[in-house]
Amino acid sequence: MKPLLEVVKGDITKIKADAIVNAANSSLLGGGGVDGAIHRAGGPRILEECMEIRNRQGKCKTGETVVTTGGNLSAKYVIHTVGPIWNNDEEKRSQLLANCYKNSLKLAESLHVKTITFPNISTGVYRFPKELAAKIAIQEIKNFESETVEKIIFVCFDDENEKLYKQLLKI
Ligand code: AR6
Repeated sequence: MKPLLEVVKGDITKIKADAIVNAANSSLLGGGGVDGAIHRAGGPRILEECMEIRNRQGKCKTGETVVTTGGNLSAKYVIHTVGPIWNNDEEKRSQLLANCYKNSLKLAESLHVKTITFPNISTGVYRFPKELAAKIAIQEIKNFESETVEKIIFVCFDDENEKLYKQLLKI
């Protein structure tokens, strides 16, 4: 089936879903932005699990994913993915951002997730151009066929991203 798509403006930690995607960094040890918000709201358990993963398999590469529980969040899982830091190699950066969405969805599917929320990965500190990032995110999600995922929510924190997603999705 093709999952339902929604665009919501707000704080991703406040929106109910089975899995929340986190825009992490390769250290997996937390940071600012949405990563900071998820660790703050989810409590120390998430960081402990990230550290266990680090000890087991090392850093997380750009475009790849790891999963922890949601700690104190209502979500069962946090899927941590590492977005690319923007530079002039548009083709390579775009491919890496597409991998974030693709790999997060694949992992969600394997966890039998029904609803999943995505932040606008890489469009904060990592400075990926917002319109290009939105086009890539939407493209990957439209390519995705699922047995378990029923709903995908793009959670936009700023007006510009909300407007872009609504325009591109015509909703
Ligand atoms: N809910 C939803 N979206 C949010 C929230 C929130 N609570 N807070 C920020 N955003 P960023 P990146 C939006 O910088 O660019 C971290 O330090 C924000 O407006 O969080 O992928 C990591 O540890 C923007 O649109 O992530 C990494 O070091 C989007 O989330 C680095 O930042 C992503 O912004 C990753 O950079």
